[in-house]
Amino acid sequence: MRRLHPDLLAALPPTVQRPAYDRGRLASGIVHLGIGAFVRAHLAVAVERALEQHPQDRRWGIVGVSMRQADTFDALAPQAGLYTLAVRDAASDGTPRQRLQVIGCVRELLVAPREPQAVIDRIAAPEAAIVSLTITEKGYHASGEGSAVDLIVRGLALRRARGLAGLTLLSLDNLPSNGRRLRERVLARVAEAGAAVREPEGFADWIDARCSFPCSMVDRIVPRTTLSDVQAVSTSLGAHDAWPVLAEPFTDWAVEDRFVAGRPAFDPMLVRVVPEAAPWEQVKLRLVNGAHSQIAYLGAMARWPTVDAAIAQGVLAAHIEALLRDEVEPTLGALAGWERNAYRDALMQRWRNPALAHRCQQIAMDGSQKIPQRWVAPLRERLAAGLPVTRMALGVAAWLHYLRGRDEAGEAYAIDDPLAAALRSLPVEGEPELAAQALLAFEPVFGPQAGHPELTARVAAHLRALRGQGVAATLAAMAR
Ligand code: CS2
Repeated sequence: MRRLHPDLLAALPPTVQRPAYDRGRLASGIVHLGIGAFVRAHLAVAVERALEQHPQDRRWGIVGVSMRQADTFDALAPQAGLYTLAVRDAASDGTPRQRLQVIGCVRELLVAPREPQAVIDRIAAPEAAIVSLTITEKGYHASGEGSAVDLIVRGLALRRARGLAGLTLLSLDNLPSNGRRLRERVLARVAEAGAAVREPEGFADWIDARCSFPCSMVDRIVPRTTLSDVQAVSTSLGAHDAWPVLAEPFTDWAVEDRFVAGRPAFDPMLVRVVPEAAPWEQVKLRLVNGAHSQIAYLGAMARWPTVDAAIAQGVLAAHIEALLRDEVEPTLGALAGWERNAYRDALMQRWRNPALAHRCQQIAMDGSQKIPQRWVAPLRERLAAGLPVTRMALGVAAWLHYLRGRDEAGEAYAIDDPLAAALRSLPVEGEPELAAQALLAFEPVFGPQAGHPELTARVAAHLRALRGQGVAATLAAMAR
């Protein structure tokens, strides 16, 4: 089978959507740090649509930068940046179906550790207008040489030295106030690396005056591509695509319109430009991601391997729906355009998608980085208001149970988390009260306040049930 390549585009099956604009004439207006599956199924798709709708505006090609490995480069460079998006769901009778689209807007690939100067040069190029990021939650802790934040600072310093305009720095990670967080990291790096920058004088002010850091909420479920997905997509395409990406049909992006150097003319069907993204981030992080993490830990322990397999368990679906409705939604204020019942129903439907095979273990990774914004703030708010947290506490107990490193059938798995060593040194298999206390006192996740006694008792009771009866029976008992 021939490799996916621009020369082959015309020969693809007619059902495959493909770039309808002149790829060869795109400039590199966007430099994206962290060119993983997520951004290829989200930002790139929105940019692709804009290029199709406004083919005369050729500014918005993407330079895709891998922050660690060369795997994306190795897959996509021989394809001249082309790759396939497979949008998957099922027909009403349950038959899985997919729609294929070859995306063309990624026009160059770089591997940061291999050629950091090339990344800096792309950021400092006159045509660059947006530097976007998907570096995951843990990426915002790293600021050393070669980190995303460091490359940005060096790129901006070069822009300034060349007398170029500032640009938009756009975080697409699942963090509250992601733009503000990025700005803080960038300015902290400037302070730290001051001496390394040629003209440190006034640099921070230059950044603040010339650059912008819009916040945004991004939402699309993108499971990791497996080898069998590669084969299935390649077969349907009639060409070998070394790394297609998969996604659900749903896609949402609420972004603040603070692009100092222009932006693609996004289709309002795909992108909502909002004055303030924070309320949307909160809705999304607490509902979509918060419940997702619960499904992941409960599912991984019960050996329900994927989200759809887990949510097909009536007891879990009932718990998750009640968690959203009774405990999480009341922590969220009214928001124009957000209708809670419809949002919840749609969410339950998204999780039932049988064609995604989104693995619980994938979502379970990096818990220490995800849980603070997903669970801790709403937990604290409810506790402070004296409201029950029974269902939220089950999530904490499930994570604690998960940290023992083996599921209900005794099968072992690794804890994939930057704080794994510290977490594993907690007495996770000790007396439930002690285990709960120790976890809730784990500052990097739960903050400096010691665990609330009510929460500790709840978590301990759930943990005892999870250990004694297992996930399914614990959920069944909660339904009574
Ligand atoms: C998931 C998210 O892996 C995870 O932690 O909760 O990646 C989730 O699928 C997306 O945020 C959905 O928009």
